[in-house]
Amino acid sequence: MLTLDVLTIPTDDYVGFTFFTGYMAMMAASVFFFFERGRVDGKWKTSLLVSGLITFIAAVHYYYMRDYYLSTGENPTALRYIDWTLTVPLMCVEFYLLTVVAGAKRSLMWKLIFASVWMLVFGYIGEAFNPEGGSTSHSVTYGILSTLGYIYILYAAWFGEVAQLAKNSESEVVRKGVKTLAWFVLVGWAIYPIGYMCMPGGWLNTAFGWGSENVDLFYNIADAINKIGFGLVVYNIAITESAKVKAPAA
Ligand SMILES: *C/C=C(C)/C=C/C=C(C)/C=C/C1=C(C)CCCC1(C)C
Repeated sequence: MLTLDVLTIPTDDYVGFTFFTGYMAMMAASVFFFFERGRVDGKWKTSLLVSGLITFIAAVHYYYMRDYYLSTGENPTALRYIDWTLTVPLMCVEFYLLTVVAGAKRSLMWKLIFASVWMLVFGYIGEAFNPEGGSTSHSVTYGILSTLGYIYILYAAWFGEVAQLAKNSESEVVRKGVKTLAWFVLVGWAIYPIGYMCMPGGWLNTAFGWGSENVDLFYNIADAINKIGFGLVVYNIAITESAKVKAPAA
């Protein structure tokens, strides 16, 4: 007899829903960025390529995370962090590419990448090595260590090198765009620690009983906002600046 293994999403599985919509949204965004790349001026093509790579890498991971979640009911922690280890440093590259015209040095890119990897390594230890049943001290210790990396990027985007370089940029579009990306880092990225605190032993888990399935709910929502939103901001800068090249102001 032929048996078919079909993964079904229970109608009340809202986390499963976000895995599916997340997957499709990342895929659609990738197609969009790759196609639009052809419409922007040469110096913006790398930025759009990177935007598309970020959502494409995420789409592939969502494809696997979705199935992992549906068949085990558990958080796909390893896949999640593999995805982030590739995509978050690429977002740091985006910051660099936007400020390079204003004189950014290669070392700025490496500092941001180092901070992001720091943030993710400690976040991974916090989640993957959380003792059975959950430990508050474990989750808090690694949560704080991870947050140091986050604060470094936040500082760079708002007051540090990235902010200074953007301020010196001749282009109003670049100045505003970098400011918008800084808002993404402040508000959009802050959703991740909320998800982290839902794991067993995490503050929101112990204080409000928010179950560990909510880890993925927050991560999926945050990923859609940050990866696609971030890419769209870069796209907007690229397309606006390209129009200026085509039609130089009289
Ligand atoms: C596309 C994926 C992105 C932008 C992921 C960003 C992830 C973070 C900003 C994670 C931050 C964390 C903390 C600040 C503390 C707790 C552990 C983390 C890793 C969830």
